[in-house]
Amino acid sequence: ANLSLISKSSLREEELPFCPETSPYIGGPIRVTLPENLLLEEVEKKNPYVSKGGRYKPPDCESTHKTAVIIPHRGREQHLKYLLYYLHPFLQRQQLNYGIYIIHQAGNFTFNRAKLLNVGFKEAMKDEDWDCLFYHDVDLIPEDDRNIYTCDKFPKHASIAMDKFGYKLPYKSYFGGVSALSPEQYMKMNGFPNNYWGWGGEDDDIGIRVALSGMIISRPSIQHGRYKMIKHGHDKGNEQNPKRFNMLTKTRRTWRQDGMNSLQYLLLSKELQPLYTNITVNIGTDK
Ligand code: UDH
Repeated sequence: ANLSLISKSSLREEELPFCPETSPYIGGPIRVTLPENLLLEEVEKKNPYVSKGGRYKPPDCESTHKTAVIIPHRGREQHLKYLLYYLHPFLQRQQLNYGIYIIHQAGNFTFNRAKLLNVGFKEAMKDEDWDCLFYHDVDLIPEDDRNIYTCDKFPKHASIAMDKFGYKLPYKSYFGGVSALSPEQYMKMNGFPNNYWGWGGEDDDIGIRVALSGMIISRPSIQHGRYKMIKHGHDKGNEQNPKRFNMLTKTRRTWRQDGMNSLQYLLLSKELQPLYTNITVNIGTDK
C-alpha cells in the first residue's frame, strides 16, 4: 500500500493533462511601453512561477512545446530588462515549457552575433532536449502574443514586421532580428556562420544557408509578427563589417565548413539567475 502511495505522488507531474492546442490566455496585440525606473527585482516579483535560470512550465497542464530563447548580449542591460519584462509573461500566456539564455560575449573584441548564437545552441542543448530554439535580439519586443514561440516545419523568421521598418519586411530574404529553428533544422544547415565580426551580413548569410541546405523560410502572418525595437545608437565594438558583401558571395562555398562543425569557444561561466541563464563566453577575435 505504501509503495503505491509513493509512486502516485511521484507520478503527479506526469498526470497533468496536456495543455490545449491553443492557449486560452492568448490576448492578441500588446501595447508596449518602456516604464522608466523599472527594476529587475520588480520583473522577478511579477514572475513568481519562473524558476532559477529563467525556466518555466505551466503549473496546470503539461506543455507540448519546449522552447529555449537565445539572446546574444553585451552591454545592453537596459534592453534586457525590458525584454524580460515582456517576454516572460508572453511565453507564459502561450503555455510553453521554456528557458531563457543570455549569451554574453566577454571582453572588448569585436562583437559576433551569429557565433554567440551557435554557442547558445550548444550550451542550451546540454541542459535540455529543446524542440525549438528562438534566436532573439535583445532590443526587439513582440507586440502580439498570437506570434507563437514554437517551431514550424521550416526555419521561421518571426520578426517580419518591425516598427523601424514600418511594420513591413525591409526586403524579401530578410532573416534578422528574431528567428526560430528546431535542432534538426539548425544542424541541417550547420548552424550559423562563425566568421562575421562586427555589424551586418550574418543574418543574410543565415538566410542563404536555409536555402542552400534545401529548406525554405517560414513566417508568421504580418499581423502577428510585429515587434517594437528599443531605440539605440551604434555600439562600441560592433562597427560595420566591411567584408560582409564579399563574404556573402561565398556562402555557397563556406557553409559546410564554417558553422557548428567548426565552432570553438571558451566557456567562462554559467550562472542561473532568477530570470535567465547567463552564459559568459570568450569567442576569440577576428584573425
Ligand atoms: N548586441 C549586443 N551588444 C552589442 C551589439 C549587439 O548585445 O554591442 C546584440 C543585441 O542582442 C542586438 C543584436 O546583437 O539586438 C543585434 O545588434 P544591433 O541591435 O546593433 O543591430 P541593429 O540592426 O542595430 O538592431 C543597428 C544599429 C542601429 C543604429 C541606429 C542609429 N539610429
